[in-house]
Amino acid sequence: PIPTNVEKLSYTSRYACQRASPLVCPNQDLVCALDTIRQSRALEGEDRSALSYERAASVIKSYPHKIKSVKEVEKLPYVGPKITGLIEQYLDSGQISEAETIKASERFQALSLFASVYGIGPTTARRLYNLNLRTLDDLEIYYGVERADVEGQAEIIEVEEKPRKAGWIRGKHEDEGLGESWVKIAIGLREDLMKKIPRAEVEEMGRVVMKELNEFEPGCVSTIAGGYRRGKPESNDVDIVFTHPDASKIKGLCKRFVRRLHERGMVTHVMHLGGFHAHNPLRQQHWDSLEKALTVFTLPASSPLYDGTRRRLDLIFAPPEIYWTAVLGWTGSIMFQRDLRQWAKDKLGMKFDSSGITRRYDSKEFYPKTEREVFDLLGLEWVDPTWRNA
Ligand code: TTP
Ligand code: MN
Ligand code: MN
Ligand code: MN
Repeated sequence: PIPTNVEKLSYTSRYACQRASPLVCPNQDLVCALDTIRQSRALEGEDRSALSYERAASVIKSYPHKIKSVKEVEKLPYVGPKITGLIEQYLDSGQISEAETIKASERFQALSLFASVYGIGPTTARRLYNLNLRTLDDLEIYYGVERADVEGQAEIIEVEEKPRKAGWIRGKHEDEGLGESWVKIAIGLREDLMKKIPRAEVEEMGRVVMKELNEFEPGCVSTIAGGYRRGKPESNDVDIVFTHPDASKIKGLCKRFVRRLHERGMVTHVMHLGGFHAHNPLRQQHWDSLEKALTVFTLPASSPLYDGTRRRLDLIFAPPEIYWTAVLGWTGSIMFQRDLRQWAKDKLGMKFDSSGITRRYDSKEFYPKTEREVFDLLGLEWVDPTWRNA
């Protein structure tokens, strides 16, 4: 379905939050080819180049017609001479030769395989490749993965909380942040964690978690955010944002509730627990200061969908006044969120992230009461979640 206000959104905008970006676009193969080049650049540590390809692909994603001639797109933002040349090649031959070469290369295949392990980023992936490792079995031997790593944590690992420092978001070793213990777990669980999660199971996980939470702390509300909310048929993880109308009930709830899920056998591993994080395993993502737990979850045997598969589950707890800001942030996509931040900064002198909206000059905070109010506040047209796949 086309959003009703689609004509007010513009595919010529430099900001992804003003464009309508469907899950699958009329030029999907071209977008995929550009994304292969982006991924290769990112794996090689060429971040600026990767971002250029990512921005170009995102603009093409929101172009609503099947491209017949480069004339149609060469004036679009982030489509420069280099990208125009690649699009021309694609229109002539049905592919981009560099993307084909990349996909066929042993190096790209190994690096992308390694980086698909949670906690392994490009720097580590390249280091492992240089050690002549090529397969996940190679990694299992190299890291010395043992049964115990896979079985689950006996205790929830407490994460020390430190004050949030400016400039930590894009630290040098962000992809190394989680350390080897998490990489071991992720390698041990790779067969489960690499399986995509169908929508029905996302919903079942949401139901089960909500039932537990409301026995634990009645009155909580939640929204399943992430790719699921953007309409993805299958997700890599489940992201749930929670709040409670009584702000005093939210403080510390994340840790207590995760401990409870752990006791009940549903949360088997916790990779991060706390209100902030100094390192970023998911490169280029923005970490907010909300209370959250990044976990491994398994449905209880009583669930009709139970089959023992371990799933990644992110639980985010927001005080009521910033709930909708948190839902908007955690719905993504990453590009959509990045440009919300950029827009707020450039046009309004405001700071936007999942943990709040603040006016820079007087530090005034804003508490929109619905997601639509967040768009209004930022002076943006409403974009339906399913059109935020920028
Ligand atoms: P992801 O779960 O990484 O990605 P996704 O749900 O879009 O896709 P999938 O899980 O299927 O691979 O991130 C969800 C959103 O959460 C993402 O747009 C960025 C946002 N986010 C924050 O706002 N703050 C944070 O600290 C983190 C880690 C993510
Ligand atoms: Mn990774
Ligand atoms: Mn997700
Ligand atoms: Mn997530």
